[in-house]
Amino acid sequence: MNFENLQQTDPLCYQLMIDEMQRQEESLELIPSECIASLSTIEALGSPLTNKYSEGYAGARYYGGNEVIDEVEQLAIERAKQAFPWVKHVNVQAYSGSPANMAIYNGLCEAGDTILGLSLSQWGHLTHGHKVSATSKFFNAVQFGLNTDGYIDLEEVERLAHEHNPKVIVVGFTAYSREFPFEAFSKIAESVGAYLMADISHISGLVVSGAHTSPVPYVDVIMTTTHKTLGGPRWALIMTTEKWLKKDPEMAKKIDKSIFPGLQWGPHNHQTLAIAVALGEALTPEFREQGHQIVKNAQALGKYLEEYGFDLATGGTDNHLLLMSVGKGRGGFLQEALDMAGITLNKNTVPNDPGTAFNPSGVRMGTPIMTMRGMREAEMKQVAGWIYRVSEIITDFVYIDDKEARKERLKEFRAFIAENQELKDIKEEVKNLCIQFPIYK
Ligand code: DSN
Repeated sequence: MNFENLQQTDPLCYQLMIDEMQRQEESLELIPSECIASLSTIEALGSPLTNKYSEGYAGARYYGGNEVIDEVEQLAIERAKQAFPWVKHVNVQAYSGSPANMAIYNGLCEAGDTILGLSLSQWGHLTHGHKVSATSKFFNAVQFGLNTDGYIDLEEVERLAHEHNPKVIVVGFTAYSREFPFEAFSKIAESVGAYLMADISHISGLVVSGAHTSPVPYVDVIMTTTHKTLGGPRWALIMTTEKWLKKDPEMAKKIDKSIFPGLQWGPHNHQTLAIAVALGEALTPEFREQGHQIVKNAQALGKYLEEYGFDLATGGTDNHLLLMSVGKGRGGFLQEALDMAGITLNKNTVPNDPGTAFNPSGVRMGTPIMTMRGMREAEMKQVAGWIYRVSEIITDFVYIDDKEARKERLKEFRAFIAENQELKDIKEEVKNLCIQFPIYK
């Protein structure tokens, strides 16, 4: 990649960018919501299309000079329809996943209407109605959870739907390692006359690949970010299905109006171009193969972790991610120790978590980036081995209930992992593997 202008005009920003690129190249990224955008996508993102204002939609813009931008937007829409067959209408202007979810509620609901979604602590998303999110300030948010086995509690969903009569039910998760139960949600939504919205941000690349059931036949509206398993730029798509249009032919227009002029003005045209590029890539046989491999790698990683005695939520995975219990309140310890060894994942609550939201008892990890780098089942065995070794190094550090004592212990822990030689050795081993699988060849 050539960044010679930036290097000359702003060496400080250039160096920060190089440092981050080096960090990405030399470490293992296991955060399941991240991906590698292709060089072509990055070139589109860095294009002068960022210079143009284009409020409105193709053929109906407020400013002139948008004839090329109209073509770009139409191309992104057409490619989205090819990637998600039978979707009837696509909006490619939402600034990312959170604004897109807000736009859907804003388009479908009046202020104060009820939305029903999975609670954040049980692997939902802030924008599915969490109490600190604007989605619960403007709408009456009701939250469901998981059953004791870590699966979606469909009986609770049904009970809450009948009790609260929601306008929108959200089927979407950020840490659920099993198939999203679209059909079961569809039956519940129909029984109470609610709109069913699928937030498939985590799994959309798997859906396009055929490695996960498509929500299209079951739901009314689909939101996906484009920067997770879909492998594109940071952005979002809102897609409406035939089912929805049968209910209300005006609904697609309501979503468009909710985005513009309801919540946003100018679309970011360089992002729209980058989405078109990424969706073009998603239509290739290689992308399809990659989606299936992401799942195979996650299942292999799960199997090797279980062989080391780790406890996986629901006992495994159907998709790209794994959730693993590591002892009361110890998720953060493992996250930080792995960071020292060049392996990045995130602490996460687990089913029936004995810890707290800030000190959860598990970690979440996934295989999209490792797979996009070309790693396969053999490398998953190595990764499981490193996770095991790191967890063994920190066995003396456990959660302490007393807040002050906990703070002191955390300081000791951080000093310990900063100096530990075995973590440094593992970091070197991780780096040696990573450089065999460069992100940008
Ligand atoms: N931050 C995303 C995730 O990690 O799942 C959700 O927006």
